[in-house]
Amino acid sequence: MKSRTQVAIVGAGPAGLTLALLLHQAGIESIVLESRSRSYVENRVRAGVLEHGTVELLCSMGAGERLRREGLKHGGIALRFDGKDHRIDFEDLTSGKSVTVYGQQEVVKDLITALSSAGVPIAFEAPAIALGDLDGEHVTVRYRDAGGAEHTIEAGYIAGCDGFHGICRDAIPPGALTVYEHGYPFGWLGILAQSPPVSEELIYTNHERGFALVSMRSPTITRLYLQCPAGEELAAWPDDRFWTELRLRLDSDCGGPDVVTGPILQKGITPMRGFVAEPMRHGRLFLAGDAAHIVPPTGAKGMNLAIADVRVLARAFEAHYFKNDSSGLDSYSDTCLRRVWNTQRFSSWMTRMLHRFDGHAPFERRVQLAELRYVASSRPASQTLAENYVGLPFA
Ligand code: RFL
Ligand code: PHB
Repeated sequence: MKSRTQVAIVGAGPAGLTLALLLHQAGIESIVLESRSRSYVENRVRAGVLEHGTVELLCSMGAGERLRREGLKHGGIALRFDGKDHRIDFEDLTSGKSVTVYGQQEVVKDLITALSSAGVPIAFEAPAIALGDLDGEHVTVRYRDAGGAEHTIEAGYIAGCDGFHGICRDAIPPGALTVYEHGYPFGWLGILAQSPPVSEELIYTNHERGFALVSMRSPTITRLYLQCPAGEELAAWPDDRFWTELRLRLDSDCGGPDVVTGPILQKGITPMRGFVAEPMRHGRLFLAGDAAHIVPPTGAKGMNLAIADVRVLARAFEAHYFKNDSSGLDSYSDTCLRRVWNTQRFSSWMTRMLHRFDGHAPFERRVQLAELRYVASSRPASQTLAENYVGLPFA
């Protein structure tokens, strides 16, 4: 069966869903294809920190009611090193801005609810399997439905929002894409546990034994991460080992409450990498979010960057369809890449400042500690961290 739409969106993550809602509100029709089931995408535990501008955007789209009610507003974070906490006060350093801790899967649920009540079609368990005629007038997306039947959508444009492992980026001829990549010799072991958060604010810890991050999802659910070697197996981390190592790295002598253990609800390992594919457009295909770039999670930026891309893309489609002005589509890649590279810079800086590098000579370790002390004690340096963390203004 063949159907037609203005924009075919591949992927129902934060990028694809936000784009679908922005397009709907602008009066542009779209269809979203998602390879996984609704309950899978609504329960996938991932990011948790929303930039100031991301919160404003979701609220302005009418998808922020629960976020305003249940999201935890954070006016700062702590950097823990030298045996104590050093607070970075965002509100003071950025004229009142903050971030909001709210699970990515909650954002996804809110967007799906908003799209469903607006009648925007989302096909779950419907993987896109091939893209066609990217340089032609009407591009096509072939997909398989939950029953195994194949269908083709003819579209004015395709938005490739299908994440790092999707098919859209690979549909671009290799010679047309340049990939920039940086791997780190470690990953993050993350858990979600039913226990009260260790602290009211996030703590980013640089410890001799490795990085640790204390975050949360609610007053009764904590989200915790430990740096682990690249390629580590989950089996190497039984629950007891996780809690013991966390306590050692948090160095409870620093003061503040001790870690309260509880049932671990989810455990996973995330590799750390920086990745950018340029340009983010090929013909009538536009890549957005993780399909085009990955940042290491230390700056809490991946989801925010995905949403920033589609904000630019939605405006460009609106100008194209209603003002016959395609300049936004033509400059989409350049506009997004400026933010992408700044975010790579910030995420890589945070990663280098906070992790243990096995190859570090004592000299480099001392420079790392000097950097942390400088960031914590100099107002301009803390301000640099704060303004990037809460998110720079949109393009
Ligand atoms: P997603 O969320 O990966 O969504 C892509 C969707 O596409 C679907 N898909 C397909 N659908 C149809 N046909 C196909 N052929 C398809 N192939 C794939 C997938 O099933 C999926 O539903 O990409 P998107 O929308 O670009 O969003 C990006 C974010 O998910 C990602 O950047 C963040 O999760 C990164 N991240 C963080 N970002 C933040 O902003 N703040 C954070 O605090 C933060 N912490 C994190 C993170 C990511 C983590 N992990 C697990 C990678 C912490 C962790 C541990
Ligand atoms: C999270 O709460 O999942 C989280 C917080 C901060 C980060 C990354 C992830 O930098």
